[in-house]
Amino acid sequence: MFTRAIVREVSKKYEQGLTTSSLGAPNYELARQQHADYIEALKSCGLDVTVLPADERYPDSTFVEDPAIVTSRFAIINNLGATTRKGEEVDIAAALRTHYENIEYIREPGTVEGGDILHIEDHFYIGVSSRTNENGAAQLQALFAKYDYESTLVPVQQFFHLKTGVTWLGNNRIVATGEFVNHPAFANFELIMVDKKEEYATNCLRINQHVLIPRGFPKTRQRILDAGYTIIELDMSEFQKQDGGLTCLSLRF
Ligand code: CIR
Repeated sequence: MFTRAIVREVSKKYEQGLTTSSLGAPNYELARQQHADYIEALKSCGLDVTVLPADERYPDSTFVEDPAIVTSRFAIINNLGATTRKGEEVDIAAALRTHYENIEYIREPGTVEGGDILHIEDHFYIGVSSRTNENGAAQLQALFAKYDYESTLVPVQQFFHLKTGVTWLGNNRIVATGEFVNHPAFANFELIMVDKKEEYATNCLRINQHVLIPRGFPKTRQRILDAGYTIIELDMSEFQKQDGGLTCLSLRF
């Protein structure tokens, strides 16, 4: 059960952020509106939402999931893999200090981004990707072990972050696409498969009794409804253009 979330408003320089997509430049005003709707959705799931002001030094800083990993007992401040994003973690650490006694840090040469960390019950799946390197993953494994959590390394080849290709719905279910469909690391979970054409909808977000999904992906929507979940659909076009999904926009704890 989550009770809190931290989000960060969209920077005016948002369109200067990193992206691999060819969907065109994002519209700042529309991104702000979509972000406001996202905050309302978190509140409607019962969360107390802390909204940090935009950080104009960092175009990608609205994607607050990447600079930290939060659990019920401790938080980890990451060393981001993207050079242009290094430093975003400073304000996030300050915000988390009011909530956590136990705060750990990923140090150079290790890099970790929260989009690569999939938390399922007492287990963490750590994507080793272009953003989370092997040294960072090893530091994380040691930290998780210190707090009695298990962890598994999962190489990420096809996707940007691990959670671009696989997310957790609760009730022993995952949502997966591409290289994570029938992946041995997730063999014990029931699978909701996402078709290649709807790949972006894989990054959905279970919060308490609801599942947030991006609008415009009817097959995936129906599969999640058929599995018995209550959904909230959100317009995410301006975040998709910058490779961001629903999980990326908040830290939940
Ligand atoms: C980046 O490339 O870092 C941002 N444009 C998108 C980050 C998305 N974050 C996430 O998937 N957790």
